[in-house]
Amino acid sequence: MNWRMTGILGMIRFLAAATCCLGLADVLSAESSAALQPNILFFFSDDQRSDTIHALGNPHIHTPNLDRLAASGVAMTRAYVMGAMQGAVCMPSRAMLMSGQSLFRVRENLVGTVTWPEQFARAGYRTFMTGKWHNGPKSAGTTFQEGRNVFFGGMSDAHGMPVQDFSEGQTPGPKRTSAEHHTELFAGTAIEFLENHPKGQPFLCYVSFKSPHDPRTATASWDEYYQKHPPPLPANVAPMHLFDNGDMVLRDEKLLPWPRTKEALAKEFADYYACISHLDEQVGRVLEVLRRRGLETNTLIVYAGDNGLAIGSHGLLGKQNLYEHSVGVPLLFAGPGVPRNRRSEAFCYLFDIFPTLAELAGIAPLGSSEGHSLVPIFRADDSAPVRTALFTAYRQCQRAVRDDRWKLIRYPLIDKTQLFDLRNDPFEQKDLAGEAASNQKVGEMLGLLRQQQLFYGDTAPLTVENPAPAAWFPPSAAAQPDSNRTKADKKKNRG
Ligand SMILES: [Ca+2]
Repeated sequence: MNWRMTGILGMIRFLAAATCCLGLADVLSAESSAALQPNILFFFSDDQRSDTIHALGNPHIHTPNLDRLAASGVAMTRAYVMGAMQGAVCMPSRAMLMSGQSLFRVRENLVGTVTWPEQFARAGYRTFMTGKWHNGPKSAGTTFQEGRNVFFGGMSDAHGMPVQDFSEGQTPGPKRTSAEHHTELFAGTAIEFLENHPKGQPFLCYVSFKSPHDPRTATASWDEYYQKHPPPLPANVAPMHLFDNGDMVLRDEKLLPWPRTKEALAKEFADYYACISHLDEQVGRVLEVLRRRGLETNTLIVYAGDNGLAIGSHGLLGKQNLYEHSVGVPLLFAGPGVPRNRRSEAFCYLFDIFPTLAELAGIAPLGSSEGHSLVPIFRADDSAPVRTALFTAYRQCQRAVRDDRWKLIRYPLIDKTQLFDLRNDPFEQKDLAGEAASNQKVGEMLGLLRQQQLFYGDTAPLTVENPAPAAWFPPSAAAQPDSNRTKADKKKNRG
């Protein structure tokens, strides 16, 4: 072999080695970046009002695990669901969350929609869910790679919930009935996932509870706790709503007769708080396993709710209205890239959550997603608000807009407008719309509402021909619900 041949062979060996090294380096780099990508543990509650976390200003509820989570991250205290064009608000809420799309553009069953969990899977994440999926069985298997103990529906009793499993692209397997309380079942399923997930691949684990949605059954110990420590009723509870908001007798509103009594509402609140404390306890179990497995430092944790609830506030029971108690939701973030112990009043929607997680995890934006990342807020502490106004909508009968201080609610079908000064009247008890001094503000806020409608593609008119009378009277006593109503009646709406 002459020097020339040796040189050529040497060059070939060098190039081969270099290529090999480059390949290895690439693999190493991909592995190390994958290892650095944060895991995501996402808790989602059902019908939880935003005022039900102890650390965020409610001394009457016991939520030590959510309190710790709030202290370890950012609490978004003005987080909202955009609304719904049907009574089952849960459904569009979840579709908006998963797609990042707003109310008037999202498809509720998510069929044909590219979702955020799919985007995380493309970036190398293992995506897993347990709990409530309210957007039809087809889209579950396209959104997540794996689902275990998944409930396809809106509501169920505490014990005996029908659940199914699915794997990617597959229709869900056979239904089985779980004897375990669903809140404990879902927490246990998340724990099993965390215990068995091999380290090295980042995960997105979505735990979607059915609690505190009715029917409300917590545990005997939590029931007893709130019997001993009955929570006071919010300042804005009332026997009846003052006018016809356009959807007064749907299933959620019929859970109690009219007029609502303080005794009945006190029982509702005690049961509601018991469910939330039980849920908090189960979230604590999952977080403990995360800690024990050493995953806490590299896991982004989100806790959010899908919509609020009235439970007697403004004389209403459900979430089919645009008062703060029904459109506001709890929203907590913690983990790498999230500052500790901070509260933010920046306006945000549920569909901002995944864009935020994506930025924190270095995931490419999803083209069809309209949500905004809240990371600039985490960094700048509200000095760079993502939004200056917040728009909400319910069917064709209610539209609302708020800014930092003022909130206007418009009821086109009865030609009625409400104006609240939220700074001085956070419970929305004093409607200023009829006062001459408010005319200018009403005009400004209506202008803002129209702008927001245009921006989000909402074509609902704010005035109609021949509006209906605003006055409302409850159904006759004989037509009203009573405590003897059947389970089937209670489940007629799948809220
Ligand atoms: Ca809900």
